[in-house]
Amino acid sequence: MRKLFFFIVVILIVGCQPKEDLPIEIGIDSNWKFSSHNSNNWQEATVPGNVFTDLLANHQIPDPFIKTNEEKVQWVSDSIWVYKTQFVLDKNTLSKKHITLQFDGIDTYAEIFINDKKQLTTNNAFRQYEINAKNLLKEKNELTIIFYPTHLAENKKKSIVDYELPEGNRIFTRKAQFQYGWDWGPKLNTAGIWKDIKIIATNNLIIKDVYIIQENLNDSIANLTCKLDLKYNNTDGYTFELYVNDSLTSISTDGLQYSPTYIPFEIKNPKRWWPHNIGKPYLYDIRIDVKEGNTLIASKNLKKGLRTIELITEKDSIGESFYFKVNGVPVYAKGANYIPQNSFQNKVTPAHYENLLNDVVDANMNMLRVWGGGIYENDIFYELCDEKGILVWQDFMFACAMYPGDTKFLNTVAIEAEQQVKRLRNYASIALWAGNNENSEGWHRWGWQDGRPEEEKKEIWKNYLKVFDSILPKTVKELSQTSYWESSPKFGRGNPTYEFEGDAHDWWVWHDAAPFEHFEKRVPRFMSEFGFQSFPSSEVLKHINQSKEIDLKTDAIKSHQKHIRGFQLIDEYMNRDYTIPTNDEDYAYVSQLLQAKGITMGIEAHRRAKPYNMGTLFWQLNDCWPAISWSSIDYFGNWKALQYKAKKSFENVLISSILKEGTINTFIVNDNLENLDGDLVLTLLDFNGKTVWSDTKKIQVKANTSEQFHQLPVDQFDKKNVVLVAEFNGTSSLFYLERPKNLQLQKAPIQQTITKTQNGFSIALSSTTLQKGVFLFSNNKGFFEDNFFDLLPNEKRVIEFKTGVKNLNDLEIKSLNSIY
Ligand code: BMA
Repeated sequence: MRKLFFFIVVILIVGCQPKEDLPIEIGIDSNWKFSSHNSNNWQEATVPGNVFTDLLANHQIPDPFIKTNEEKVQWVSDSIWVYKTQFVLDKNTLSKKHITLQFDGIDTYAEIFINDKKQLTTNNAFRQYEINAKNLLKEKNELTIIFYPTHLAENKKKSIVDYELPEGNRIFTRKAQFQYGWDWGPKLNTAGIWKDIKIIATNNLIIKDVYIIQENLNDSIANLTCKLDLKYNNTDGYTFELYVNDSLTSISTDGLQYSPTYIPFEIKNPKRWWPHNIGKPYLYDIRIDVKEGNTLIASKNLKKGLRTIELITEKDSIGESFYFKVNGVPVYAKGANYIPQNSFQNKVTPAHYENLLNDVVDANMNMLRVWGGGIYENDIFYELCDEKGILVWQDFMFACAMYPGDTKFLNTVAIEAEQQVKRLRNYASIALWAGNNENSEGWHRWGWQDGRPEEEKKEIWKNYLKVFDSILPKTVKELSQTSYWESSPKFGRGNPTYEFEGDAHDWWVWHDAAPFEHFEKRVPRFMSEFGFQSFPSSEVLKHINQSKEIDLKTDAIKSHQKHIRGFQLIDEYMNRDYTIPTNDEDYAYVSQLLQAKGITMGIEAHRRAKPYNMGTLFWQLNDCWPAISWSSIDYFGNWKALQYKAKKSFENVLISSILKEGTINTFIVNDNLENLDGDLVLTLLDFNGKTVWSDTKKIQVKANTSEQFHQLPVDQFDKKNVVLVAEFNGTSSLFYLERPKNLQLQKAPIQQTITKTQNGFSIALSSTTLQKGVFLFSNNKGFFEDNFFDLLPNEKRVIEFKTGVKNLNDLEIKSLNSIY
């Protein structure tokens, strides 16, 4: 009796289960071997990956990221490499009506053989390829891929054009351009299977693409259409079910379904997606189930944030605006330029994405620009930006060059653009597609036209327009709801209009050695690039040298500085503002203070100028290898002084002062969407803590504005010995009246008390005199919640150090006081 009951229950449960006949997906990621062509020396390979990391794992090359090893591995890019694997398919898979072999990323010029027969030739690392493999695959299979050095194809392509295009042969190859060497990155031109390879087998249809079109969005309703691109849809009847947050919202049972299929649906009282600094980045869960009778034959899940984002470029009395409206609200963009996190993409783990994007949010940034010389990032990058409320300015992958315009090139670009726009169009974070990085500026202002006959110039520009004024904008317009911008920047800095129209890359500071004060004098409408280099953490410096000592004069360090005048410029600027330290460790530390000072001067000048200026993205957030570069976070994820200082300068409420003709003008910038009432308290302190002057003023700071609230003539004060402390509603800022090297900083100890906490240590600090640029350091891995800060006289500051270690006995503290 008991047994019978059991059987009935089982039958009921099994009987109620919906049937499934979903496509089978098999990753071809194991068993891979590689060898150089002809050598037959087969070694284990990792897929996805690339030949450098495989050679490294097999101890065939030295680590190109340390010492001067980069030059020793250049031969790798000049060789032919063969990858192969064997795999077995079961009967069930082989019996499916449709079998596709899908290559998500092949880097770059390759021939693909299935069971010894060539099936595909590839030439674009940024696109996906597919092979109909139904009649090609058996029970036992071999997949072989031969990779050819890029220079072979490039030289061939070059011979077709009878003139040289700027800048080098990389322009002929659709792959990450920075791998040919950049002014912050090594020349490590990879080859390999850099993304997944999959077999997809099905008897039924496949959902190739889901696109959620936002027809209309207001506070009471979101009218949406789900557009499905289907493959292999036959003449049977299907049911399409659409779920929002797991509840069935729309159903369509039209019988015969064609591709594309449209499913209209609506969401009442929709919650909006907002950048994290002004709201919640709310995401809906959307699921589409396709059924044939009672059987589930295909299903897709995605997250969707509902928002509008527009780029507003309108003529005004000064020039032309450039800003983003999110859900109808002008949003000030704060952030940085993002480059690939590693020369070898397979080394970038989900944890790297998570940590870096957390650092972005922690530093109060709300926008990243994915720069055009790198890669279209992996989905996880955009998923996390959606989740964390970070806007993404997405460049197409073209940078600092003029590109060819032959039909083959244009065709591959068109496919790449279509695939990438489709892949990224559901992400709420995508705020803009931009055509290229500095191609237009280069053509107009970097001498690229010099000495060329008129016809040639015409042809090069015509080819530019084919890509950036035709293929790309058309693709973005037809396939997405995102704005398009032809080239970043709109005008080069040599054209005075750069200040009044469009976005700007202002490299007067650094490349033209203009003083940091330049940022205060020439403020553009939207600063999409400006930057200054610094040395990385001692962890990175020691790693480059593979030594326990910090030595900045080694060949290794020199080879990790890719800007020709890099060291000289750091020195020149340091000499203007700081006393140049004599030992290397202190020099690296001061270089970080210098970078932070210059860039935050820029950030604050831009923010004070709101709404004339509506965005500030510094160059650059991260590094792709251990480097001396413009980054604010080094290769090992350590925050440089800039990342800490930018965090402060990017706070929604910023008190910012500027000294002009003997008067300090104090502004408050409010990025919040509410007015703020409170007391502005200003105190002038001397370096021993004595109040020299003070004032309190009741003020209201309007929502989403910047306004000057106070003026203080300062000629009667001892400028070398005072700091202005400004406070408003829990926010504070410090302002000095002299360059750091002129300040009368006093030598005095910093008292410290260290207490063990659950997550690490609390470090309480104080000093009887003002301590400038207090830097805490430990060789133990961990994170100081604040660093490189100024300690006011007699102030007690408690800094949390998050770390897994039990003892903190190597804590070192430095300040400018101690090294001057
Ligand atoms: C900008 C970028 C990069 C470059 C950086 C620093 O122009 O677009 O090409 O690395 O400057 O020079």
